[in-house]
Amino acid sequence: MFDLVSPNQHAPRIAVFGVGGCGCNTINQLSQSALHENVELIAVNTDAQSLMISQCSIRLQIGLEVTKGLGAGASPEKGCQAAKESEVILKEHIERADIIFITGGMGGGTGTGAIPFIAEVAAELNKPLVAVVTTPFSFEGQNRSALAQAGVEQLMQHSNAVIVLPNDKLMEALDKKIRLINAFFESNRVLQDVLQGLTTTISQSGLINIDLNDFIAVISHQGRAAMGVARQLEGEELQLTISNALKNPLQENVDLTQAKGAIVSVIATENIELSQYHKIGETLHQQLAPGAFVIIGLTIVPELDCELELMVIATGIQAQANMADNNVNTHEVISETDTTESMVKPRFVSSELVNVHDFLKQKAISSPAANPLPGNKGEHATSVLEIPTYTRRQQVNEP
Ligand SMILES: Nc1nc2c(ncn2[C@@H]2O[C@H](COP(=O)(O)OP(=O)(O)OP(=O)(O)O)[C@@H](O)[C@H]2O)c(=O)[nH]1
Ligand SMILES: [Mg+2]
Repeated sequence: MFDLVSPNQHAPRIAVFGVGGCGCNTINQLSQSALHENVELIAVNTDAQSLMISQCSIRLQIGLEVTKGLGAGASPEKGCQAAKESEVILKEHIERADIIFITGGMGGGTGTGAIPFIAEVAAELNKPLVAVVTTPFSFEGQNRSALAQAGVEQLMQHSNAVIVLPNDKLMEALDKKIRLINAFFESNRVLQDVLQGLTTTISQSGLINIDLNDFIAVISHQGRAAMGVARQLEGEELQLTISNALKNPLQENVDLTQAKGAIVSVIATENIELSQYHKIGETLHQQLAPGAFVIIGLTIVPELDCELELMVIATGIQAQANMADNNVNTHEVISETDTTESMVKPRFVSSELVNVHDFLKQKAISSPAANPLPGNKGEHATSVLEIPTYTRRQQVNEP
């Protein structure tokens, strides 16, 4: 069972572990952005040199004895031994967190071996965990690809939700001439966007908060997950915004109609209407598996420079049969009888979306000149790579 923490007592502590070279790159990048104070970034590596250049305040060198500080040499077994050697210190950091994100590259030694082990420890400690991992470029060879595949399979056994970002997708989705370092930057930004979206709605007081309980309820649908961010400009279609948020081009192909749950963070101006809010829930219900559990948090940002922003995490997805382009095989999703699911109580079900009605009605009374819904004036041009408001707003609010 998970340890539940009331959001009234304190904002949940979110630990983000970046493991191995790729993981440390990602959290280095995260450390440059304005994250909520309850987000703790933890760089974990066997490679002492890589840790030395990390800008994270918490740096854990693991497996000093087994690797001598020289990396795991593309041996996942060594990576796993290194994590086992340093289990005590890893545990300390896991225990302190309410929610754990873990990220790294599959295909090398440290990330591939240590990430599944850390996930296993987190599961033993009943901590909800979302993993975001990359799989190697095809040109890195079949051996790395096979190691990555085995690593993802192992990770799936211990994580609530696994998001796979195949590096080959970087080639498809981005300009072919983009420099490798910038392509990695975009890949790492997927986690950055979602973390900022999540911490905004979980840690700050939104109009409708997503609390830890909600979060656990959605990620308890074990399996693969999809996540993304999209913005909607005035007059653009809501449906398309939702699709754009769900179809992140840097992510592996997943069949969203299998998603058993979704957590949505909406940022809007005060003018958001009940019909818009309701449509978000309705559209997601149409796009996801029948009976999918959808929770929607809403944060009002009066100065928002677009109609609304959506951050979506869809969970409980089985990988598609044809995954050749993803470097990873299909994986059986753990059945819905999974015990963690029955232990968490959902806060919202779709029929309860009407809760918002009262608020909006009151708003309408106090502000009769509320804007009508704009018509659909043309094609949507959202890019998931745009800098979301979470970032800009937090930067503005930084002391
Ligand atoms: N998207 C992305 N992928 C990366 C990045 N760095 C490395 N990778 C990928 O991650 C895989 C694993 O590489 P590393 O993370 O360097 O390996 P490691 O976990 O440190 O393992 P060892 O060095 O063998 O101990 C590589 O095969 C690359 O495909 C990054 O910054 N972004
Ligand atoms: Mg390394």
